[in-house]
Amino acid sequence: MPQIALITGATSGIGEACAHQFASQGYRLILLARREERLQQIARDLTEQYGVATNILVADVRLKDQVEEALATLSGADREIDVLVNNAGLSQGLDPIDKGNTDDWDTMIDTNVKGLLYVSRVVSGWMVNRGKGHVINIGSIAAKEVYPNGNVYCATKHAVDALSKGMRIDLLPHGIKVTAIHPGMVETEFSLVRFKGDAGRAKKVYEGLEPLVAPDIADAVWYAASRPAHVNINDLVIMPSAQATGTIVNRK
Ligand code: NDP
Ligand code: 8X3
Repeated sequence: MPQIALITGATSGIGEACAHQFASQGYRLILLARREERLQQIARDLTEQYGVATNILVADVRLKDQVEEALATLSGADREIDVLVNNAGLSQGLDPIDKGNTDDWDTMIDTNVKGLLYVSRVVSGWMVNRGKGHVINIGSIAAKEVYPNGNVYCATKHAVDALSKGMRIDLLPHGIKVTAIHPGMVETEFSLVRFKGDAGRAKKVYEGLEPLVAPDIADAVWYAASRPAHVNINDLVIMPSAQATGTIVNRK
C-alpha cells in the first residue's frame, strides 16, 4: 500500500511543489484547496507523470463546516494519512497597524491559524487512532521575527510556530511527529495575493536577488518526511542566500 500525503493549498506554489515531490516518491495524494479546476489539472498531471492516484478536496479552510464535510468524504484506507502538510496560507496587505484593513486581518487569521486548526483537528484524530503520522506545518521567517507593517501576518505565523510546538507535545504519546518549516522569500503567487493582483508590486519583491523557488521548500518538506522513524526535524528556517532577515536583503 502506498503511503498517503494530504497537502492543503495544493493549487500553486509550495503546496503544488510538495504534491509533485511526494508523488515522485510514490505517495498517493489528497490535495485540498478552493480552486477546483486547478486541483483537477494538477491531479491529472500527477497521474500522468508519476502514475499515482490523487483525491481532490475542494474546500475553503476558513470554513469549519466545509473542511469537516470535505474530510468526511474520505473513508476507510483514505483516512490512513501518513503525512499532513498544512501549507494553505496567505498574506493580505502590508500596512501599519493603524491603517490595516480589518477584513484582511480576518482573512489571514481565519486561513493561517483557524484553517490550519480545523484540518489538523480531524486529521490528527485519525493519526492518533493509528498511532502514527507526521504533521508538517509551513510557517515563515515571519514566525520567527516581526518586520515593519507585517504585524498581523507575522502574528498568524508566530501562532503557527506556537501551535507546532503545542502539537508536538500533545501528539508525542501517540508516536506522531510534528515539524515546522519556515521559509524566507519564495517566488510563488504569494506576493501577487498579498498585493491583491498588483503584478508590478509583486515582482519588485524579488528584484535584484535570487529568491527561493517552491521546489526548494518541497525538498525540505520531503527531507523532514523521509527521516528514519527515530528522527524528527522539529524546526527548519530556510532563506535565500541573499536574505539575512525578513527585511535585510542583498540586492544587486
Ligand atoms: P501561493 O499563493 O502560491 O499558494 C497558496 C496556496 O494556499 C494556494 O494553493 C491557495 O489555494 C491556498 N489557499 C489560500 N487560502 C486558502 C483557503 N482559504 N482555503 C484553502 N486553500 C487556501 O503561496 P505560497 O505557495 O508561497 O504559500 C504557501 C504557504 O507558504 C503559505 O502558508 C505562506 O504563508 C507560506 N510562506 C510563503 C512564503 C513565500 O515567500 N512565498 C514564505 C514563507 C511562508 P486556493 O486559492 O486554490 O484556495
Ligand atoms: C512570507 C515571507 O518575508 O514576506 O512568509 O514574511 S515574508
